[in-house]
Amino acid sequence: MLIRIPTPHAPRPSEITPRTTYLTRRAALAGLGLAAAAPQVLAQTTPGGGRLARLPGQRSTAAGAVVLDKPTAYADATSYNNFYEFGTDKSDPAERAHTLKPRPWTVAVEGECARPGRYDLDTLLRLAPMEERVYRLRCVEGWSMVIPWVGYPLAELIRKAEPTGKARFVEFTSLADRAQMPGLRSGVLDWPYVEGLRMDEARHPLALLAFGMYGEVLPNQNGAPVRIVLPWKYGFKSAKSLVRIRFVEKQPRSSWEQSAPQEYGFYSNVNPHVAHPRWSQATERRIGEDGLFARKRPTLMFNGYEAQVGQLYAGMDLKKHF
Ligand SMILES: Nc1nc2c(c(=O)[nH]1)N[C@H]1C(S)=C(S)[C@@H](COP(=O)(O)O)O[C@H]1N2
Ligand SMILES: [Mo]
Repeated sequence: MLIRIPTPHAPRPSEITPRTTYLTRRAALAGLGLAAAAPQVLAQTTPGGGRLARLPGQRSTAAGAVVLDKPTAYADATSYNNFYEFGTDKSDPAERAHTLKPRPWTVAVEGECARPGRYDLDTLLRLAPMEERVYRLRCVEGWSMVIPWVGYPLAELIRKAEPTGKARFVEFTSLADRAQMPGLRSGVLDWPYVEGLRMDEARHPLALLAFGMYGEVLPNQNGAPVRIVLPWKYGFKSAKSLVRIRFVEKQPRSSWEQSAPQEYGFYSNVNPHVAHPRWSQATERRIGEDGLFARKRPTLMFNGYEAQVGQLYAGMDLKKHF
């Protein structure tokens, strides 16, 4: 089943304009003395690369949705990546992800829900208003970035799917296509890449379904055309290039848990008090600040989102549920 839900507020595919069109239009507006009429979101957005289609979003007003840290340069956020489907070196995704075809694209929504279906990308783009959210993202390896994402809460899609009372977890699956992803030939992980969340985590207002960053659609290496972003968890929980979202009764087994259960737990909340078995998690290196004299930053509980998400884990032993 192909679901089409037109809504008036979200961008039509035709509104996701190529950069050149947008620049020309802007110049035309300026020439008419109408520059002030250009949407405010454009002025707020940190510059992107200028080569991909525009995808603007209204600055989010949700609690914790916009951190004040300086956003990472677009060039850094798009050249230092983890996307093992394209190789394990940080530079592999930027060099090799051009073979990924982000259109046409569909995401299967299935499992314990009243309205399962296959959502095509254009339907997903129109499902809810696009917001811009500036999140810290911290990798379990000890580096972090600050990225202005464009998307809407995952809760919006969950609401449309109408999960049943049996749905206790959500499982996310990334694309696994050897023709598009050269890294699948290696056995570093069991493909496809799978991640999961408890239902209340998935419904948390900060859990984002992202389609863009820096006011443009996602570059392939950052998980085009649609990914999850969970700012309070280690980066690997934020699965890229999603093809399936499944509501399940039992806790999903993530690819990282599968590969090294003693190192990567299901929760994977950013926690400076729980060291990785092979290194401390107390500090982090902010990409772009890594000169010879750059100071390390202290890692914050729940990556600095404790006020917003701490309640989800009240009463849990976070050393056991790491
Ligand atoms: N499908 C898939 N999703 C993935 C990964 C991956 O290898 N494959 N790497 C994860 C890790 S380890 C991190 S730190 C983030 C990095 O996201 P970014 O490259 O957009 O900064 O993506 C996560 N999502
Ligand atoms: Mo990571």
